[in-house]
Amino acid sequence: RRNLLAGASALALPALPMGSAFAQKAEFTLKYGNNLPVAHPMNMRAAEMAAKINAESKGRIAFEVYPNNQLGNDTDMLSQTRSGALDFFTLSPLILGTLVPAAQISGVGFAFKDYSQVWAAMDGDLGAHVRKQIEGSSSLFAFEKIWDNGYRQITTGTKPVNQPEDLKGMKIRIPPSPFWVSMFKAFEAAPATINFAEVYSSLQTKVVDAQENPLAIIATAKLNEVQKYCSITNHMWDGFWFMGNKKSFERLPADLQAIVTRNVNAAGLKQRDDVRQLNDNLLAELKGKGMVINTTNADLFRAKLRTANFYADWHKKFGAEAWAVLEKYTGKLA
Ligand code: X2X
Repeated sequence: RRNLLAGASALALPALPMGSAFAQKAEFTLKYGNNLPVAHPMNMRAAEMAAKINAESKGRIAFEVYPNNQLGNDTDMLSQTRSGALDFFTLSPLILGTLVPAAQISGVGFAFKDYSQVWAAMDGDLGAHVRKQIEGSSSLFAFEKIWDNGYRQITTGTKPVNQPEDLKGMKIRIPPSPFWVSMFKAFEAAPATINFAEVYSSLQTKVVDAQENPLAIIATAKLNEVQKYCSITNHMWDGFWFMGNKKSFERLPADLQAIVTRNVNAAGLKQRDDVRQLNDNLLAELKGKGMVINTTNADLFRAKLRTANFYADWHKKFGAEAWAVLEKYTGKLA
């Protein structure tokens, strides 16, 4: 009986995810999970990157991509990456704020006027400051080039957001992050923290009436099917730190670490271009799909945050030193 069972299991085909032709021979199987649809540039670039890493390692690495919350939602994947069950994970700096509060500084509302300020800060001293905090205070580390999410816009099923007063009492979904809660409370909205994995269904069943995300996500996650209005607020820039578990990365020999690092950073730069183009070109497409789109005056929203002491409070929380690094790139805030 024992022999029969042994024979049977030896014949059984291993269950492998797609694209992992190397998994059987590979010395190192590396799992990367994320929360975005397969059609988003993050996953197109991740798939290309995984193939390159596997080829350049000559099959020693099997880099596997698990998109679309297949391994669980962001909160689940964050704990999996902390424990090493997951090797790599892309996460918004603001959600990372549940673990590393200092990481949230890149999300300050209406801080970066344009992408040249964003990349100067994130590839410069602000990003370096945050990566140091991540590495110093958790089992995680972040690769140098942050990936892009984009400037966030507000969608609703009820009415357009033309001015800050329109947010009063609005049941709006925000990602799980202290910073997001604080910002939408400052707008006097009624924010609910929900992981992205549950956003489509929460809007569909009207657990919430609104959400906020860049156009590339609204389009690839088809949120236009469950939302009518899209208000261009550009209320914050958001990215995705490409993070790894330190111990699991350190078990790779230096040459393989170099292959992974080079390819993650290179793919991130390409992903930035893709996301920016998508975000710039999606307005017409979303209009064509029936969304009603309006623009807004950022000064009014910024003034509301100022009146609510939002900038002063977070200045105090992040500390004068970190705030000065942010303002080095954005100019004086509030
Ligand atoms: O959860 C979101 O809204 C998303 C997809 O933008 C983030 O990952 C922060």
